[in-house]
Amino acid sequence: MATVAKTERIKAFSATHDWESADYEPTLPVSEMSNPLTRNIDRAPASSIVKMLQACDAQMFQEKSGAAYERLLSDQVAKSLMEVAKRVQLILKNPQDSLIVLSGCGTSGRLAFFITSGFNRELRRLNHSAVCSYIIAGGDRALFSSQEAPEDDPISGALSLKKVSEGKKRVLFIGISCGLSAPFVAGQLDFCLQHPDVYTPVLVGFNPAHQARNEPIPGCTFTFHSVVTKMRELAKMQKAFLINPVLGPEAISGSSRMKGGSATKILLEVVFSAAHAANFSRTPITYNGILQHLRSYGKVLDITYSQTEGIAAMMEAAGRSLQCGRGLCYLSWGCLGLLGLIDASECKPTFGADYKDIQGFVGGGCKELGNKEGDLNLMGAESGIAHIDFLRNVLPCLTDKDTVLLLYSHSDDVDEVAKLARRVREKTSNMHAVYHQTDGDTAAQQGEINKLCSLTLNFIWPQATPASMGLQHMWELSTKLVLNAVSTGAHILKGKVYQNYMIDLQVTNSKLYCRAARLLQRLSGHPKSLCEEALLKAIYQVDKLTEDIMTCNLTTHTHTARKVKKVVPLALVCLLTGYSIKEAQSHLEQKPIVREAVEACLREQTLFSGSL
Ligand code: F1P
Repeated sequence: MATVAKTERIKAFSATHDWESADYEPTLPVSEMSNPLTRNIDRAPASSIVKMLQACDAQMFQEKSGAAYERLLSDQVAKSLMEVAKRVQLILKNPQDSLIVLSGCGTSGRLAFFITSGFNRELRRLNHSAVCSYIIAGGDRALFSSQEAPEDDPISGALSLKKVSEGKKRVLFIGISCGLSAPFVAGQLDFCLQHPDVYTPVLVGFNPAHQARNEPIPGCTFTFHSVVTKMRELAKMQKAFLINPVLGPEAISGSSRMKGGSATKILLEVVFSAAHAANFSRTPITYNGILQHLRSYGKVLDITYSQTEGIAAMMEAAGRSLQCGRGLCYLSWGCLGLLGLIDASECKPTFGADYKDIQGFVGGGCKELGNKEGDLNLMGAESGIAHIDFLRNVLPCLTDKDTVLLLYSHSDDVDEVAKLARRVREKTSNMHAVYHQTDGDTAAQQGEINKLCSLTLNFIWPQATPASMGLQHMWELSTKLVLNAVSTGAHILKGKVYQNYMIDLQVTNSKLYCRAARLLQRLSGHPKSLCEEALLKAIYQVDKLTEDIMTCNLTTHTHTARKVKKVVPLALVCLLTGYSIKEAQSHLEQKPIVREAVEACLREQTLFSGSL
């Protein structure tokens, strides 16, 4: 029995066929599949990691005739974007009593904030009232720190939407859930469906509708899937909109911060830019305009990944820092800063990272970012996010073992960049920069900053940008790709990824719990019930599950899991070796590189159970 299961596992691991074929991981939605392109990413050198990430990102823009799923550049996607852009334009034209709300959990909520702030800023610049608002599960503190539990709360989703849109007569609600899975967003969409006179719901996500999550949501009569089914009916009459192209599996399975986050940014920028141009410069919203704008983002990928070697060198530097227990620090200015904060905050749930492993700092901190709740006292122990916090809390202890990454563009205050760069250089020579400029524009101090840095990725963007495509948007996507590559690659080099799975993910909400249980099944070959038992033992740190534990609900499990480190590796070692929790813990302590610990166990297991 064990041998059959193992043979199946090996077969699955060595499968090279297309993820789009019907028999490829048939029980999983696309957003949770493992990408055949990155199966060996855990053993690849930095330069190959970057190339694999590039190939995965390129899948977003693949055009396949007769493809099984809708893609980013599909006809239907462009048409839905046009319709949603027209709704946005209507609100711009007649903003009174109207509101656009963007909402999501984790990365999706952070991008809701990012896009809302950018759009409102542009409107204010034109003396137009701000018509956009954002909601993030867990409130503003979730913008810059990992708060995964609120994602499971559909009631708080609905209530927060009700509150933000109080008194409005017309609300365009855009819910983002990459995996079509977050109960928080399902609750909001359901609320919209119950009040169709006011709310028009739009759903952005990256699975085909039939793969929307269908697990019961405690205390609710709906599931994400049932909400999507209702929306599909309403979509026929343009009373609801679904924008759900598939992007191909993530490079690290389930890591929707990567392609999912990039595509969210692309799609919503296309919608808002088209509406903005229609309202302020009378450029009609056309199918071709939308498609051309979408395609221009493909060029951002080309330009960014043309610097593969530089990205790989930064990844190696960051990897070395993490390997010796030191950190990576993003110091940034303007809008790029928010991307640094976002990237840093995601590493905790994705790789089980400590907040000090990767930290982001932006000029004036919250004051500059304009979030709803103002200055945040982030998580007690965690330091603030302004440069002054960096100077106070991080700079004094900085050494050559830490990596610092400056993120800036020629439209930032480059004097300030140079000033801070000089101070950092006194402490570490391990400083790098990502610098965006347009063709022909150079900042006087840039030469000096280059000399202070051991490496600068200098992106020079063509002046003649398509009118629809703001330069700022290009720089942002490009920076996001670089940061995602550096932080993901650094964690791979640290041994936090096995094949293309995050083996040290946090188990802090129902989606992550199910993902962890599935991963244990896949790697151990044991049945689901046994894997869940092992997971619970690791969460509660016991060798025998008590009646009390067994009767606790999932929320209690995920709440308890917050306090335990290396839950999934611990459960896996127990499953594979039969060790007690204490023994497994000491095994993991002896082999702090999680991938190596897991591999050692898998090897032992193979030896014990004979040849395959
Ligand atoms: C939301 C999310 C992710 C995060 C983690 C937990 O996912 O918070 O952003 O990285 O995977 O879930 P989704 O609702 O956008 O699919």
